[in-house]
Amino acid sequence: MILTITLNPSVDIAYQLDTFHLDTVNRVENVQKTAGGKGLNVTRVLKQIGEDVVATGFIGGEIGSYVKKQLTRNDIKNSFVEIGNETRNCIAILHDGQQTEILEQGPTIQEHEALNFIEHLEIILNNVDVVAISGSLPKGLASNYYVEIVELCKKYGVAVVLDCSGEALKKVLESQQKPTVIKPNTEELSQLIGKDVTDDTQELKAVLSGQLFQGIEWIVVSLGAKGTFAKHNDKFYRVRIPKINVVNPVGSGDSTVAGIAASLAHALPDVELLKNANVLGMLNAQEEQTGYVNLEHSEVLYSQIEVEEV
Ligand code: TA6
Repeated sequence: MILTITLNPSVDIAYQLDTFHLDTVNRVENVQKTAGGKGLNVTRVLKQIGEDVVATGFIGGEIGSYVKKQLTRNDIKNSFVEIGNETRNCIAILHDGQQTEILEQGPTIQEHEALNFIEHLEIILNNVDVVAISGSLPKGLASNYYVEIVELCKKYGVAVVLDCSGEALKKVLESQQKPTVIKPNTEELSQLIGKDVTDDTQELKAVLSGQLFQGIEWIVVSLGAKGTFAKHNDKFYRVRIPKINVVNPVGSGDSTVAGIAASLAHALPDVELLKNANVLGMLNAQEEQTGYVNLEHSEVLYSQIEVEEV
């Protein structure tokens, strides 16, 4: 069973606009409202590919109730910790093939709510094979809160896929207990090591072999349309993907996390893990809804993905 953790969920509102003009009225017809936040996008895709998945995290207020209602409507098992403040909205304005995201910071978590979640997690971690932790930490949580969660998962022998950025990721990388997988993009890698990182193979091999990443089994670096670069223990891979028509890229990183988590849960070989991760990211980008894949096209795309050990 796979458990997804979304500490800062949201109702994601996507506006598809032919044109977008500042400082004036933009009326929109094509609106998508989805129970979002990275971890819930991961959850929805895992459910779509037939995985046994449960969603947890913090939820509060009317917006939180909408999130739970939408998950239940999609037959997605969830077990959140209720908080006093309101869950957030995140806006994606999609226009001219571009995506402008406006992400609210989200609710402030009270100290007792933070403690409640750790106790809740200790209970629900039984018979979990893989935990996928995604997204930003809400206000009120210490920047090492993910360290606590990773330590708890490792205590139960659970594999951890961690998709976050900034200080929260840095604290985990500097801690004793390492996640099984991290999925930074080149921008997040650059932020971590304090210098620009390109998609050059030799440069990426050197960066991912650095001290900061020691002890992490998988590092999957998103290269956007250029595919993925990955390190699995002492092996390196470059994954090339076919060109696709991108409708809404929001949630593609989360769909990639779903592919990784599902492949880990089934102990699939490296090449299959990397192909599953990339095909789900591409399928999501071809759909208007965030965190949604149409599996009808998966076999064709899967066959066009090239994985090369470098
Ligand atoms: O990855 C896309 C997305 O899930 C958006 O739908 C929006 O919810 C955003 O990420 C939230 O990101 P954050 O890092 O604040 O958790």
